[in-house]
Amino acid sequence: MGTHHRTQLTDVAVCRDFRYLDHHSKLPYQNAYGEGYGSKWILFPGEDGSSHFVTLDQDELDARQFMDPDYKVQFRFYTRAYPHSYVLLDEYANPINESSVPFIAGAPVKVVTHGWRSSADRNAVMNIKNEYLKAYDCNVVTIDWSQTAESMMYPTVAIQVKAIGNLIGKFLDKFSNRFGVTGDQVHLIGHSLGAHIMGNAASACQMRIGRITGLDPARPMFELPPMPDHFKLDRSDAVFVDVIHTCSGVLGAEAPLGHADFYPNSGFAPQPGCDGIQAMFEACSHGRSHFLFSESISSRRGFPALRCGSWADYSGHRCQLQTAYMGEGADPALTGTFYLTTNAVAPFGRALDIN
Ligand SMILES: [Ca+2]
Repeated sequence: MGTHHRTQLTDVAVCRDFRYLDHHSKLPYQNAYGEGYGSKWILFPGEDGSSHFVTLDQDELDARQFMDPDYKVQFRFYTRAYPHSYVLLDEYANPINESSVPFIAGAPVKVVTHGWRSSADRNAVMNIKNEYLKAYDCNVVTIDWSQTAESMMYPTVAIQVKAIGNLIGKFLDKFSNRFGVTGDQVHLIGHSLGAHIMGNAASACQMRIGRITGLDPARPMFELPPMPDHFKLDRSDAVFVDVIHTCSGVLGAEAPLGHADFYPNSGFAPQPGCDGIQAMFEACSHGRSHFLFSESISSRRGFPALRCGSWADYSGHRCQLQTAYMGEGADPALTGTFYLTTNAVAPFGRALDIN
């Protein structure tokens, strides 16, 4: 250990505010990669199906972190009148490729973004956008930060979620001023690293954001090693923060981060229907969160869950009989941890919406 040259994290506040989890996750399945997997290193998937080695060794992380001052973010505005073409907005919410923005006054504003090695053109964002536009009149903004996300260096991407979140927060304030949007109309949705970006975007806003949904928020460099709340998604970031955990303790956070945290099928990998070698079923499980959420948009009561302290209690029928719905239909008054089962293939929800 002494041979490592330690350098400082760029964000000094992050260093100073380090805290440690009081429990370490135990992988619930046979770990094919040996003891250090999940604690010292990890295989993290890109959405293109590729796997990438990511070190969790603190000495190496410190040495590899630097900020990219040249991050670029693209804001794409959609309504159901033009579901397949978008108005590109600049950071001041001015239209770039059109003369005006067909904003629907008073309608909800759904803002969606992606994770590492992904973009706004991929499933995690496109499916959710398409489902919203199918379901009802709303304003959808998808955010593409792929220019940063495409870097193979996970730690250098992860460390930039604060800067990218700040930029998005400033955009949201301009957007709200321009179109008369109030915070309670705004719902931010992000997968993996995108969940932490949305937490940071909301906390950087002047307005108080109504809701953030975190879809399997990234664990490496947020939960392990642990980062302070001001760097990641947490319940202080919005009026209501709900989280769907599908690859707990490996690619996604295990501990609750929001007001309401949902753990489908225990929250651990493998999720039902995810198989193959470990890297494959972990990638599949991590991605399952955004498929569950996109399905819930048209099936708001498709994912009934029970409030419970643990998966063991849920499995042993020792839960409070408080039903909650996971996903789009989640009640903003919910607090606690919730468990449910899903199907292995779509439709994943086990209670089909009759509305
Ligand atoms: Ca936060």
